[in-house]
Amino acid sequence: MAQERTLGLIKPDAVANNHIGNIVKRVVDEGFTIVALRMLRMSKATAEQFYDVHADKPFYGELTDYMSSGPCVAMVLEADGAIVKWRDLMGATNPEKAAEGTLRKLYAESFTMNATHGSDAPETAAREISFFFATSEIFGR
Ligand code: 3AN
Repeated sequence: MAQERTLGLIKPDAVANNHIGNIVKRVVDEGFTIVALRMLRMSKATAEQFYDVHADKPFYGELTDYMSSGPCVAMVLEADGAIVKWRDLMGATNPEKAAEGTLRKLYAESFTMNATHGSDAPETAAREISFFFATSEIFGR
């Protein structure tokens, strides 16, 4: 499989619950290379822009309120097949359905406050990485 990059977020609930270290350790243990990392807080408008594909969903208001409620950690993760690998590590969107040992099973609070985010396709990864990071802030080999 080819080397790939994906955008990972540690969401406000996981930051507030002090899980940054646990999640970053897991990222490294699972064989990802972290090529960019920053803590940031999205405004409501930035969260709306980030999640614009969900603008017509009933949970859009709740989701963007929550994502702008506190700081996140944004990371660019590199690995063979990074997009699927990170989504597998996160587990199902609904933490009640997430497999044992996945980040959402371990750390999520609810469907909306579900600890982590990951890009779902190569085009999404490219958009989401450039949403948070300039090329000069990504330190690949
Ligand atoms: P994922 O993050 O697993 O790719 P998406 O892109 O379908 O999931 O949804 C984006 C975010 O919206 C989820 N991470 C979750 O926080 C929230 N979300 C998705 N579906 C629901 C839902 N039915 N009820 C509440 N929140 C939801």
